[in-house]
Amino acid sequence: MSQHDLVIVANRLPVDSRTLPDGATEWVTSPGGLVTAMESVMKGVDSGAWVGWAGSPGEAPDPFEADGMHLYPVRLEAEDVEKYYEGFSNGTLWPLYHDVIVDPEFHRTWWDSYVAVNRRFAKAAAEVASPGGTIWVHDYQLQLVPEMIRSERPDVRIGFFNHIPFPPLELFSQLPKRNQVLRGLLGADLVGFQRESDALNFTAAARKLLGYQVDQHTVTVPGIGASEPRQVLAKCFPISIDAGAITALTEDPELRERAAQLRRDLGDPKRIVLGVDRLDYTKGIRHRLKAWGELLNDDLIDPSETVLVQVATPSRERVDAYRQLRDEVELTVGRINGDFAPIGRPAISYLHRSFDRRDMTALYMAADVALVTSLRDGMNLVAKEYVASRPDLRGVLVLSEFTGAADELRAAILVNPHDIDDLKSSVLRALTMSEEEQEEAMRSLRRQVLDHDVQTWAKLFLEDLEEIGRTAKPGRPAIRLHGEDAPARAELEEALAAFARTPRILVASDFDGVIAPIVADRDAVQPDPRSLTALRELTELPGVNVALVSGRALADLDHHTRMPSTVALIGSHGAEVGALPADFHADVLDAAALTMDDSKQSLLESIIRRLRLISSQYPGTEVEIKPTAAVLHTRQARGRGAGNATEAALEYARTLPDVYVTPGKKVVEFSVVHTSKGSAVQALARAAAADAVLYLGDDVTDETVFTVLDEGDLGIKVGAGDTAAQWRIADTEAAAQLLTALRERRGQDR
Ligand code: GDG
Repeated sequence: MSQHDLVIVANRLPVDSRTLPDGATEWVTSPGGLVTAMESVMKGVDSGAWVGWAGSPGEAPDPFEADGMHLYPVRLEAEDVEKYYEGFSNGTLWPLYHDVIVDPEFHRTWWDSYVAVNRRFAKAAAEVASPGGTIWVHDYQLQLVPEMIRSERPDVRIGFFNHIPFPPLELFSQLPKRNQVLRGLLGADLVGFQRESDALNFTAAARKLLGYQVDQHTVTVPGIGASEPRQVLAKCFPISIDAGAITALTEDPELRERAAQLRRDLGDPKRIVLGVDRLDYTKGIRHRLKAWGELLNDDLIDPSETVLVQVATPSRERVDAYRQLRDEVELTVGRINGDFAPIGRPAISYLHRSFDRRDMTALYMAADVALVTSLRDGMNLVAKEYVASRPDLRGVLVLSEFTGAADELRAAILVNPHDIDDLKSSVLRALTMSEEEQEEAMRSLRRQVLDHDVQTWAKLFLEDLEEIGRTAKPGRPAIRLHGEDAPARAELEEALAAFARTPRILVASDFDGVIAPIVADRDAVQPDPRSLTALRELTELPGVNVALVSGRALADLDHHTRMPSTVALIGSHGAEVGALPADFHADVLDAAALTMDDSKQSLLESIIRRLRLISSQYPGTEVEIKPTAAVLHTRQARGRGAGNATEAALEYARTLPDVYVTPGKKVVEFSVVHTSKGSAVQALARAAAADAVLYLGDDVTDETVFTVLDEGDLGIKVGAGDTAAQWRIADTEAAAQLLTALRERRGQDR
């Protein structure tokens, strides 16, 4: 798979499929503002990619190229569409983030699907970003993606932009799983919003709900345990439109003619008032129709002179609230037309369908007034598009105060759409505004829109993101193997043969998942006798030292392996070192870091108390106590208990600056001494005076070893998952074969 310097992640890919007469599929880029903006920034990078859903449920098409962009489709099953997209995204988040205009619904299965789909997007993005590259995640459907990417790819820069409002704390607090959502977003380096108030709502939530420190626009995310804190910048970047493209369209004589024709088609009214919206309850279409109906009823508008054209683009039609809205809007339009339309032409020309960009611009060019009455809107691009379509400096924009655009387009007639009287008088004012007044207002609006187009928006966002990347510390070394990739078997055989010929070697291995298959009951673990035999026999060969390095307590490891004293045993991720065999230089091991003192002991006791309290709330979890650490095990927890208990433990971990916290597979370990398997293996290699090290591991804690190995060493990951190891084998069976083969080779070579 290729690697890309800039990866855009959005719910939808910027393409629609078209079936050709021969049944083949053709992809056509959908010309939205975001696509245009991204096209312009992608021109500046060597290689750009876009990760998103292709729009139909089921199997995703293979990656393909369109208009110079590399597109990576993400699979969504019909059930994902129902739960992640229509459910949590549009039934929970959308209404909650838009001031609860309709009641948000919440279902735990929707959340589960949201997490699973976000993980799929994160994985797809992490796989295609080049080392040190940039990933830009878009919108509320993917709020968990930044943190998920960060945990896999700490080397990349991550930006997030929220296209919709971020709600005030009182509303956001209603969201079940609100902390997970916040932490997901805080995985980014830069979180962008439409308005300053959205950015402030977000930082207030981080402060109040997570207790994080906030300084103006910067949130400090404490490291887990003793890992470094990170700074996240939360700022507003008001989105815009491709003003240049719209200007070019307005200069097209054919389009001018189309605008004139539209007026004729409507019966040559004196005034055309235009509304263009997705058919969404946030857009205030009902309020607009109510005001229009009253104006007609009060005889303040003459339907033979003034017509309202309402484009209502179909949207989310499988979500109940949207079906209901459509019924209501169509009933109201029908009533108004029935009551007031002159014979042969409508009072309201209602268009429930999509138009192409040219028709849309012709409509803007023909409209004397544009009505934007959203009850809440992140930005509202229609307002900006209308302004960009009026180089003639004619036309009046009536704009809701509750749009992001209202922060910038101050020369519009600003209106509170909830106040129907205000709405009515604003419409009348717009209809009677003099040409001079129109020109003055439009000139000011146009300056704003033309100077701040979508290309500038994208450039500013990426510049800020890059700036953060420059000042941030470099992350962990890049992952070498992704998912299930593995170099060819023959290459591993060759490397193993070279290793076997090295004069002094250290053969070290993790226990669970490598020597013994993982089992639910940790005490019932059954090591593979072939692996134990190979390790034991290796110690009998000259120039070979062997060590088992485990997260288990030393005594526990000893009990389950019963190795001879020639094998070094390291427990508790390096914090417990067993008696070293005679041929190790024990004096070079740094024992100071392992010493417990009174303050560490009392810290450990308080951790144990807290973890026991957490464990008591989640049946099936348990707390293990080690000499220098306490561990929460969640493998046997029921239902969502494992996730929730881990969540609670990690939340607690953030309050402990001097504790080394290691989340693993269904475990979280809190250690009061600073050790890791990596530093333990390095110390052992020194003590054994080894020329090369072979290490086998399967868990995240083994990554601390893989990242410190040198060129001549062999880091071997057992099983799937991203890893810094250079090699991969499938399972404990393959590990037994590999150790046996090594023993045989070393035996033959000597
Ligand atoms: C979200 C936020 C934020 C509509 N019908 C047709 C059509 N459109 C185009 C418009 C405009 C876009 O769709 C709608 O953008 P809005 O900004 O008005 O609203 P949302 O769809 O809700 O977008 C919003 C935006 O994201 C960007 O960040 O501004 O606040 O809610 O461009 O022209 N385009 C065509 N045919 C149609 O029938 N071609």
